[in-house]
Amino acid sequence: MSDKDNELVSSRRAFLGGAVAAGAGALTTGAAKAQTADPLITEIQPWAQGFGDGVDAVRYGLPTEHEGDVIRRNVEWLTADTVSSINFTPIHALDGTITPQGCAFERHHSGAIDLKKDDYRLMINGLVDTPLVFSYADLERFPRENHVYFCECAANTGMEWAGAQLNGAQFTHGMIHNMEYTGVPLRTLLEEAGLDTTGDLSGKWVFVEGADASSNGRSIPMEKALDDVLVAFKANGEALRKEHGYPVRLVVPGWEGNMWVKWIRRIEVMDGPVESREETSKYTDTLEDGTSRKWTWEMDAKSVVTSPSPQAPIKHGTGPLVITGLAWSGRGAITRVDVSKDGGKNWETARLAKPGEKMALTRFYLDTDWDGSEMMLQSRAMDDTGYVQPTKTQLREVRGLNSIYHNNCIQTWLVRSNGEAENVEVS
Ligand SMILES: Nc1nc2c(c(=O)[nH]1)N[C@H]1C(S)=C(S)[C@@H](COP(=O)(O)O)O[C@H]1N2
Ligand SMILES: [Mo]
Repeated sequence: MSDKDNELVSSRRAFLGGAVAAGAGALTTGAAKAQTADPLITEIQPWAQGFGDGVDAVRYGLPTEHEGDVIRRNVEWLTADTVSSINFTPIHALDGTITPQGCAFERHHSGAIDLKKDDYRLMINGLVDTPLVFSYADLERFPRENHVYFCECAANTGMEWAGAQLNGAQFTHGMIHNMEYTGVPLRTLLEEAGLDTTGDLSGKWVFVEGADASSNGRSIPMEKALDDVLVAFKANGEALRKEHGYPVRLVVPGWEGNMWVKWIRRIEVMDGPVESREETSKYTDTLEDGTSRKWTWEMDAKSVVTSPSPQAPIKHGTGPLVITGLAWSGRGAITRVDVSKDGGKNWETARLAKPGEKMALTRFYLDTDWDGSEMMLQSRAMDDTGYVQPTKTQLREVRGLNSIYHNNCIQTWLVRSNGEAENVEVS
């Protein structure tokens, strides 16, 4: 390269650097052309001048260190200690719909326990002909199924009732994960224990509990137990991680995360619900007049823009912008997601990455052109029951301000001209 060329290269680089700092991107004005003077294109880089890492026996591969900020985070003031606590899925940093287990939020009432497959037992007792105890190996001999489902903690978005609170989609909406589960239908195991599933089962329930100290006992009506509940031992193709219930957890599609009992040890068929702690003083919705709703099992349709968002600001300036987020419904499949840039006055229909699947996350995209003006970004989900995600005002009209759980209101991000975003509330 001549001196003159060098000069050109450096001034071009300075220009590009300056442009990025000023927030005015060059994407629409022929970025590809500009890159011909980029040393990353014109010079042979170190990684092309030698070998990469060889293959070896690896216990489990880890993500590249360049993605070091993808972290499940907790909010310290939220809980008194870490054994009865929660951390959040970094949804702002993920795309697609499947949550890698290592990124999936954890919610424990008495910490994640270490339970070996050899020490694992699952008891089915109560109103069955033959009470049974299954080992892990026994479970593997029943016909199994694969299904993708989301698991959302009833407390997801719970901190936002009174006003905009936490600055990041991870913290406002990250008590959710979506995995492909492999397991045996609970129906199969109940039938194995002699439950007559053709007989009259009205008024019958199962009470499910885990092997951890909290046991997290929950009552599930028989209709649901026989419908689509899975006794699962794999997620996303691999064994469940310890924090998600290794070796076996319950999967209760579309219903609040608390019912997805981890390290499941006992399933009792009963004449009625137990009305345990987890379904009375916790996970119930307190209304305006101080009374509480008895059961809220299904997670209503909900969505959130994951990017841009407070932890995923726009860094490229004006021009093409991909707005993306997640939508889901515990009652069925997502059929449509609308996005508003002006706090809900006007709506554009987003593109679904693929048709919505029942009780699983749906990824949406709005491929747009940003002129650099401030946006009040919102998303609004609709499901195949015709349900439309409510505004915060609509939800408060019905539920008041005393609620914690089951907040599925429309979320607003204020995106400033410099690309930074903030959690706000529109009245
Ligand atoms: N045994 C047991 N199961 C449990 C819990 C628990 O503390 N112990 N927490 C419940 C709650 S409140 C939620 S939201 C989900 C969270 O599942 P995850 O930790 O895999 O995200 O597990 C549920 N199952
Ligand atoms: Mo939960």
